[in-house]
Amino acid sequence: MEDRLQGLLTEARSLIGEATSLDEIETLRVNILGRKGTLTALLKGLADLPPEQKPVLGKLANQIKEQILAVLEDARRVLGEAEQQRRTVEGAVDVTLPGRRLPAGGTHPITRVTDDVCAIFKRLGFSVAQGPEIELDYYNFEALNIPKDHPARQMQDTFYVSDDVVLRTHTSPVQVRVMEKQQPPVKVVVPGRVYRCDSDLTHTPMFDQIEGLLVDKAVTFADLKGVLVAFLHAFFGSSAGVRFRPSYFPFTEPSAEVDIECVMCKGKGCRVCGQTGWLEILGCGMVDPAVYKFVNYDPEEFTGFAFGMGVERLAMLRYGIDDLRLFFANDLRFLRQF
Ligand code: 2NM
Repeated sequence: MEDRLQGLLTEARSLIGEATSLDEIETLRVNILGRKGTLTALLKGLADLPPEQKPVLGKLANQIKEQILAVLEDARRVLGEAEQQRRTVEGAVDVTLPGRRLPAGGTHPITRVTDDVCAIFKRLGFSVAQGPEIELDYYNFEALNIPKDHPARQMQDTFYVSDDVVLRTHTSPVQVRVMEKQQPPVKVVVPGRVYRCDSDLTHTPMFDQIEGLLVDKAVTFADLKGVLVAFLHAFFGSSAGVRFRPSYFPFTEPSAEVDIECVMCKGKGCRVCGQTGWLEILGCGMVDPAVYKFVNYDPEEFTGFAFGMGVERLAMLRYGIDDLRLFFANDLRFLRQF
């Protein structure tokens, strides 16, 4: 019995010494010390021994069990550390590798043109103002001298939110708000989104506008022409021809529309300019004294001019884009070109 116990210890030591994983250690523990294990079987045999041998061999069996447990524990610790080490190495992050590059965004062509136009007017001494896209009827129409029966008021042009609230149809209401807050001199440009109930190949229900306003003492139509020609030459190049045609707006008198020589054909006549050689690019005029009454400006003391233009049209001419819908499709093949 003693030899068998010693033999078991020797065998256990060698088996545990050869184990290469925690799983194998556990299997060995079960095979030796488990309910059907080799040592457990020997311990059961103690019951059949003569009584005088039982205490000696029982003690020895317990010592051997303790020794096997200690060897198992040692092996478990050593293999555990090794496995931990292996996992650390396998899962290690190489902090010297280059990072993953995020896809770079870009500036939408409409935003670029808006920024460029504002930058030109800033150089001319204008500041930039913004205002709400959901606007009171009062600021969008009433204070701009657009009477209740004016065609621009009709439901087909204006998105009504309620009886007296609209989606602004131009950025002029912002100019009214600026004048309401501050006496002249005023020199602002106002970029922003505007809304008209209109949708076909050349019109979208939302588009982008830039308007401007300059009010001071002794401002004349010559000032208007000087500023707008300077702007158009800065934007389209100083060789572009510019012409003023008389026009009508309820909020300016006199009013004009401004054309530039066609950028596609240089004035010779083509499909883009409808064979005229000219492109309509903005509307403008001297602010009507009726508007000054609404904002408490003295029309005897101050005069001024205002203008407005569509950003999509500017962008189409600058980049040679022939389809307005490209600006709103968010097609990366289009947008990545800017
Ligand atoms: C245009 C054309 C002409 C304009 C007028 C005003 C204001 F507020 F001063 F009365 N703001 N914008 C104006 C004048 C806008 O856009 C084609």
